[in-house]
Amino acid sequence: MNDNNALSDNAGTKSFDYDNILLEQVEAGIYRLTINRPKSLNALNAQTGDELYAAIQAVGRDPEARVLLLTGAGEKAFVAGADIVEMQDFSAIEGRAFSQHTIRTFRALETMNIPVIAAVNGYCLGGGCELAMSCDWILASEKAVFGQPEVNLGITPGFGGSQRLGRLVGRAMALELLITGRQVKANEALTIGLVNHVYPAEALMDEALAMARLIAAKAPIAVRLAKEAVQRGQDLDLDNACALESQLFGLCFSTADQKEGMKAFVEKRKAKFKNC
Ligand code: CO8
Repeated sequence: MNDNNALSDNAGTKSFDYDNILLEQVEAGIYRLTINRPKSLNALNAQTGDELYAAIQAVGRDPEARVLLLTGAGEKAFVAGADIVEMQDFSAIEGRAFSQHTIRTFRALETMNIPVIAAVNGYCLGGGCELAMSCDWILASEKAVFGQPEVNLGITPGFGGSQRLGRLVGRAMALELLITGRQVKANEALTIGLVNHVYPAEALMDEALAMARLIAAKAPIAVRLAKEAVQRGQDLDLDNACALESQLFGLCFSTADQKEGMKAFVEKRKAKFKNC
């Protein structure tokens, strides 16, 4: 694994050299990260977690990055959870360390300064659902299945699921899913607010790329600050959260893109944003 070793093909797609994930720059500003262990339904083992962290850092270092898409290899799974084979003989200390390490990685993903969108193409269970919930929002294929089945294995969620699920779907539904281990299909996930959109399986990646292009065309600093306002504001009281919004809103007026965006509106033309 070498995250500094970017490879380019003739079409200009840039890819990076990892064992268990694929990281590609598919278009200007648009990165796609694929968890790539299809024989294990993309289960997250420690090495995959380390590579995921390295990839997040690699994308984060690119000032031209605008959006990150996250998906799973193959047609069956996004991620079917943490790797049960690797975890089965953990001691308590090893279990805690794996949890803490992965929580740090998922938090790094969640707090990236660009939008991160999960394109969930199949089973999205346990640690997979926790990974998807660490993204800014989730797009699902009709084949997607979500759940936190840890109670079937004698454990609780360990990658933030007991905290993020309730924030997304509300306390009572989160408790039901965590305590019964019941799995929900894509349309129910849409109804309960876990996913934003459901698409036919064959259309999922095209729809995700279309959404990424839409985002990449917006004013990049405004996009970053809007994400920051939601991320940092969600756990503040309303007065402090609105004060944060005012600060970030004011900051926008220091950018050339704000001047360009408003001038373009007045002149009835498309804005040309420069990320400054
Ligand atoms: N870990 C390791 N291997 C897996 C996993 C997994 N989570 N999921 C599937 N696989 C493997 C299977 O063992 C199988 O391997 P092999 O071909 O060598 O036998 C291969 O993937 C294909 O799987 P199946 O044959 O089972 O495929 P099916 O279509 O019959 O079933 C299911 C698909 C329903 C998704 C089924 O594989 C399944 O139930 N998987 C486990 C789902 C699960 O329980 N996930 C939660 C795991 S625990 C977790 O994520 C907690 C996170 C926090 C951890 C805290 C750290 C301390």
